Amino acid sequence: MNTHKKDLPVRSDLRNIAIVAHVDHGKTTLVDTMLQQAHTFRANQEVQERVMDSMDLERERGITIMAKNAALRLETPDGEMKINIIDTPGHSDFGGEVERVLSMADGCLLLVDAAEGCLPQTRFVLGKALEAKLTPIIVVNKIDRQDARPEAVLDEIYDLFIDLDANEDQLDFPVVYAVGRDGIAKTNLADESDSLKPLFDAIIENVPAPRADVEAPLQMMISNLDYNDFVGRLSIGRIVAGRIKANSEVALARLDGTFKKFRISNLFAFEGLGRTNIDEAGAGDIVALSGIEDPHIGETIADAETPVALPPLTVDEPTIAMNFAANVSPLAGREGKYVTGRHLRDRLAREVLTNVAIRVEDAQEPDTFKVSGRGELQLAIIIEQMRREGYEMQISRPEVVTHEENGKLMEPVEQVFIDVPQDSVGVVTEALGRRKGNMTQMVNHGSGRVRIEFEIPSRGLIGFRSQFLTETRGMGLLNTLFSHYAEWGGPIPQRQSGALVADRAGNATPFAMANLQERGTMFVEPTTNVYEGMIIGENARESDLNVNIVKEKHLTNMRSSTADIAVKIVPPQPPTLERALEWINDDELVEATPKAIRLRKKVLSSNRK
Ligand SMILES: Nc1nc2c(ncn2[C@@H]2O[C@H](COP(=O)(O)OP(=O)(O)OP(=O)(O)O)[C@@H](O)[C@H]2O)c(=O)[nH]1
Ligand SMILES: [Mg+2]
Repeated sequence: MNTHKKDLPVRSDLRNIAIVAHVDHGKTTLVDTMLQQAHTFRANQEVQERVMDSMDLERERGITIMAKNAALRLETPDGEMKINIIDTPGHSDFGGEVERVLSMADGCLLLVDAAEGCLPQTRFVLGKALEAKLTPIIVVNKIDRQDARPEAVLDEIYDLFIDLDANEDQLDFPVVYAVGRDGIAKTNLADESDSLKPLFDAIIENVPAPRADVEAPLQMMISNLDYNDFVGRLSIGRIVAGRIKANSEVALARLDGTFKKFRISNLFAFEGLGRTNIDEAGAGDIVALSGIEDPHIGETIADAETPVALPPLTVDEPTIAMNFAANVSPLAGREGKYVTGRHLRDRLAREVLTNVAIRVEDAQEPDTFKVSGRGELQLAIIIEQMRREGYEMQISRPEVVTHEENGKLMEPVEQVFIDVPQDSVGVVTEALGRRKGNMTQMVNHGSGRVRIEFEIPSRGLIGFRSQFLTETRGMGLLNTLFSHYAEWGGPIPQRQSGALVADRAGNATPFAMANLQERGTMFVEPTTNVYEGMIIGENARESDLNVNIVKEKHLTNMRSSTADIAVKIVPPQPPTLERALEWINDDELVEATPKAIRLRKKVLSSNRK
């Protein structure tokens, strides 16, 4: 199809771009100011920051999780032009989101933070964009930062293009310097500017207008899904060929090769942050439509009479898996609405529809499902969403996804990029060495900070993040990128500490806690309801220890009330979901409910062995 592209008619009034970058380099903020300057918001409309990050979890965490569409209109000398924009997540766990939405675009804005420079996910997304033959525009962003070094960062970008085998054309990329947050862009660092006009101009000039055959039979790949209370499930994608009309009949090419006819009910175009009803759209347009029952990402919406499926979408394979099981702890069912294996199965089946980067299989145990994804954060976000919807579940320790090749067991290996203060180099190198990390590069900028690269089995990284933060006193930066599969690297040492385990049910008392706290770190607050086998803290020693955390003080002396014991309790440190997941061992579980994150032994009885 690409070979004939040059002869096709051009949609000169349209541009489709994706915004890609490493996490936090300013994509969503730039989309905000682009939309503002294109007058997409109504006057006086109160505008939140990062409006595109519309999910609760996105706003709370300040990161983008799902790719989303928006559109703006610009006045040009040749008339009005529409620009469809796809904002993508930068965190590597959500790389699957980026891969699949790139097919909707012809060009991309590659944002690079003017101080941080090229980071692992810059490399990943640029690689995917070049593979997808998108025309890149480089945006060196956040040039207002005190530590900005835009020229040096531009050099890094050239090196990265060369490293990724970019061709001559691709190397000839336009560069824009920006303060996305303030809505300022310029072509030369020395220019004066108070708007994003230079960026808009660069998009119009450089990103190719879609070339597509509007007269051919309809073909549209479903690249994203959404839901609307009024019209139900929405299929989102770019029309590759032909036209699509509201109320018309189409054929859906399922992934298994079968076809099924549907009638499209509503057809929408993107406009600003929302969608508007339209009657018809043609090849090159990005649209959302309702009427397809049970749509899946990667399926083709095709001509009803002569349906032809588009080549299937491929995304990188998952590298990490956890078992999700129905919660059967003694406290099960008290806090959640959905507790059974059946509930979990249905919910996970729905997740797979919108989340192409995850897989769900039945595990060997009953009511247990093996969920595989790109990283711990991706899976933790799913658990967090499910908790908020009222689900309870218990989750096993994350493990890497392995496979066999020529009779050998293969495991995923990651590249780790760290940036640490000079005095942490020793501890960090030693810690990664113990986890089978190999140093591949070390650069000392002479600034007091050192950049080091390692190759390490993904397994070795489980639980490393929090240790890293502690050992660099929060001053270290850590980034990872899936590299390749390699032969199983042998055992990697596990957690050095044991668990403090409640030996009976009851409520934690301040008196008992005051006596136990010298043994390690407490995970629960006084009065917390505990059960036998529940982990209530981390033992400073290597072995597990059964403890009585519900013991009451026999009040022999009235003056010694529980109140003055409570004062002596060190504040407990209940682990967050992510910390809990990476902390547990194979014989332990995380119990997640809408109200609580608990840790427990798999076998609850105190005389486990
Ligand atoms: N100094 C400075 N900070 C900026 C600029 N643009 C964005 N930021 C800040 O950078 C942080 C990240 O911004 P986001 O827009 O959420 O970044 P993102 O690339 O969308 O992040 P992900 O979607 O999670 O990958 C926020 O704290 C912004 O306020 C800028 O031009 N200058
Ligand atoms: Mg974002």
